[in-house]
Amino acid sequence: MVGHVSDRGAGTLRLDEVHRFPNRPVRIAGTLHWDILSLYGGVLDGLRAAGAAAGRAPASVGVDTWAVDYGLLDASGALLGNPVHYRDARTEGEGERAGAVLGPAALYAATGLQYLPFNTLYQLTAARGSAALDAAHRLLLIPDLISYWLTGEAGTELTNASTTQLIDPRARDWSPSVADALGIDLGLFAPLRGPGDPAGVLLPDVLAETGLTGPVPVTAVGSHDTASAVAAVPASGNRFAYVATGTWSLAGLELDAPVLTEESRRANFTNELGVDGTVRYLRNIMGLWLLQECLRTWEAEGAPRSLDRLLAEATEVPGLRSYVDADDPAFLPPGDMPRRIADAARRSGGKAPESPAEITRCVLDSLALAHRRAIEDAQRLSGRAVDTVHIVGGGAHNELLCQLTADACGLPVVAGPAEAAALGNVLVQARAAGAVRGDLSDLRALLRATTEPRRYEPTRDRDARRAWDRAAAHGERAPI
Ligand code: LRH
Repeated sequence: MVGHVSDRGAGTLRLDEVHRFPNRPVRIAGTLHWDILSLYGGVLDGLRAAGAAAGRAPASVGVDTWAVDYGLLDASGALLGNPVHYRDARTEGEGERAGAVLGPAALYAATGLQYLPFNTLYQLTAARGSAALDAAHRLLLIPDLISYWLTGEAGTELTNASTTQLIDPRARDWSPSVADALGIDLGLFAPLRGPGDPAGVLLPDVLAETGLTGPVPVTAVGSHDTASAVAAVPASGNRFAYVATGTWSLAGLELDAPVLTEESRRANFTNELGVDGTVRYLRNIMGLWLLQECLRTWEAEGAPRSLDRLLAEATEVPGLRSYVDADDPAFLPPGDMPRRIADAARRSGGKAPESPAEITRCVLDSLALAHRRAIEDAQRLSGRAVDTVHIVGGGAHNELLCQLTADACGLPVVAGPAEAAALGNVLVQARAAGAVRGDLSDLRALLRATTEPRRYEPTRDRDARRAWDRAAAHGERAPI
């Protein structure tokens, strides 16, 4: 994405997509990996396309990706194997083992992180004793690894570091007590840096590969995609909730300080660190992954479906006939999602969805319900009330999901921008480069002036509202 950003005059904020490449995980000998060299090749192709489109090198480059995963480097800086995918099963049982050492309550009080089986902490305890970890001199989270290859400089960006479960969210620094208790060497991590900090310049071989003319600075951004996406929520004031939708739905509130209560832990809320000293208080919901995996299964079965057609058909399916718990970690691994959804719907007492349109409707109803539950819980646990729900990310294009979320929550939904992560990324770079000034609320004002979100009003139909209330009460999850 090439961003054009300025706060002069009426303000400019534009993204041009110059290159897109697939991200296809690969299973080797039973372990699911990221194809990191192919992804890095895509980054180089993108930089080349960016230079060609703009006719000059960009003023700055910033990298954000998904959270928690990492690559290991040896003493010479060489990569020790392909990074393992967080959806791999290697962390099974690690949460319980860590909990037995430290106690789940102490772990939460120290790190504020929700239990997700794939937190970096559990990946590291699972990898203990492996040849790669034994040989490792450095651990770089995925965006930091890409930045390292681009610049030769190693750092650990704070927003993404906060998803490792090794950061104290009050101090916004490492938690040596957690690392020591679980035998994790914090010396593996490069020094912390924050969004807006300089992260080096493109190396001569990168310039040669991409045809760019240096120097081209690289700037640390909210390198966790969700940190960048939430920075680009076009809200004014603080009475808003957000749902960052894509493969995941990340639903919650932006706060000034973490909530570390035992009640919050039992509701499985996380305190991830955001841009400009903020805290993302949210819950991970399986998100559109549920539908993406269904589409993959139908295609593999030789009956591919068009998403647009499915969504149109799902709009005609009666709502809330069946739903599943869209927070359930059982949906985490890939594979045969239509059957798993139908089984889960049957188990929760509903009519099992059968046709692809019914399954699609079941997924979207279930996501809307999970969005409502997360937003209600976040308000209760933090004491902050909201009057609007912002949906950003790819799901902002999904009209049915946006309307169902408004109906489920009984609140207006403001949908867009879909490319929030890229916008948050370029805004932080632009501010570091002096092209825009101000705090997060100024960046959001520029977003409001330059993007056109779509508004969805909640249904006024009493029966429909009651149906959502009943479904929300029925689907209540036991605390963890
Ligand atoms: C979304 C995301 C999310 C994490 C998950 C691993 O892309 O970064 O915030 O929990 O991926």
